[in-house]
Amino acid sequence: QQLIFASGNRHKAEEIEAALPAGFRILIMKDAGITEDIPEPFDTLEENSKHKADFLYNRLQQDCFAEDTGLEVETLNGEPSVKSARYAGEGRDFDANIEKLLTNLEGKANRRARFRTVFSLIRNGKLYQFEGICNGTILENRTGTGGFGYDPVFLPDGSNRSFAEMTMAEKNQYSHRKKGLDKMIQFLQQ
Ligand code: ITT
Ligand code: NA
Repeated sequence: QQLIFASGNRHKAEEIEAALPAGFRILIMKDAGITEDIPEPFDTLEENSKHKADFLYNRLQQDCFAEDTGLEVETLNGEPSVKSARYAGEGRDFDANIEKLLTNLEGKANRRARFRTVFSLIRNGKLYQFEGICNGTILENRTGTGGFGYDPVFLPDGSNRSFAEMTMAEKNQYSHRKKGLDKMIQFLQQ
């Protein structure tokens, strides 16, 4: 089966492609001719995720999916969440985003956090959502050069390496994205 992915983030697409079982393929929206940025105007991952999938479905009328991901930090009341990409401003500057996060956590004993991903699948015109969560802690310093976004400061529970110190296959053994994806694939295989 082929699904079109409503995302402009190539790292997400690579992680998903690396985790797909035989018989499934994804086509990134730009390869289906949609090149603009889809806005994310809402306050929840669920709504933004649905909005991205709806946007693409309205254009193409084909089965498609989107995902919205946020880092939710316990002692920051769940922030940055939907603001993860623009935590330090519209520039989507990941160095600045991480810097702001580390500054806001200075001196705090509780560094618990989780990544949460919400997939929105539109199949035969109907919406289905699937959630994936990865619990962990925010490191004091950046560690590793792989991955993307907040990976250099995120230590998933059960590992002694940050996401940025892992190969994609290793990250997929822990990640929020893989957990949500597995639920969506299971649904599609029914
Ligand atoms: P879309 O086109 O799919 O919306 P995006 O990069 O804008 O791509 P989001 O709106 O979901 O993605 O923003 C989430 C941000 O959170 C993203 O830009 C990264 O900075 C960060 N993020 C998401 N998944 C992550 C992961 O697995 N590891 C580290 N950081 C992640
Ligand atoms: Na986005």
